[in-house]
Amino acid sequence: MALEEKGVKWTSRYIDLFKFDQMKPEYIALNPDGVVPTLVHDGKPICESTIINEYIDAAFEGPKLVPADPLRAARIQSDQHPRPWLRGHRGGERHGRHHHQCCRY
Ligand SMILES: N[C@@H](CCC(=O)N[C@@H](CS)C(=O)NCC(=O)O)C(=O)O
Repeated sequence: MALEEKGVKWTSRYIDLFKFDQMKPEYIALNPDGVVPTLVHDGKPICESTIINEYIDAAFEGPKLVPADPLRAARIQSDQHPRPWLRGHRGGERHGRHHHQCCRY
C-alpha cells in the first residue's frame, strides 16, 4: 500500500506461511526472524513493517505518508507499533495464526 501511495512500481513474492515458506533458508537470508513482510530494494532487504513504511516514505518521491501535523503523525506512528496486549480487542482481525490491531481515527 505504501509503495502504491508513492507510485512506485513493485513486484511481490508469495510466501505461504502455512507451508512455512518463511522458514526456508533463502527467505531467512533476507529476514532472519522468518516473518513477513520484507522489502527488497536495490537488492538489499529491509525488515519490520514500521521500518519498511518509514523507509519507503524517505526513499521515494511522491506524497508524504506521514502528515506534517505532529499529533496526527504521532497517532499514525503509534498505530504502527506492535501492542500485543491489545490484540483481539478494538476490532482486531485474525490473519492466519496472528491477531492484528486495527485502529481508526
Ligand atoms: N514486527 C513484525 C511482525 C511480522 C509478523 O509477525 N508477521 C507474521 C505475519 S503477519 C509472520 O510472518 N508470521 C510467520 C510466523 O510466525 O511463522 C513486523 O511488523 O514486520
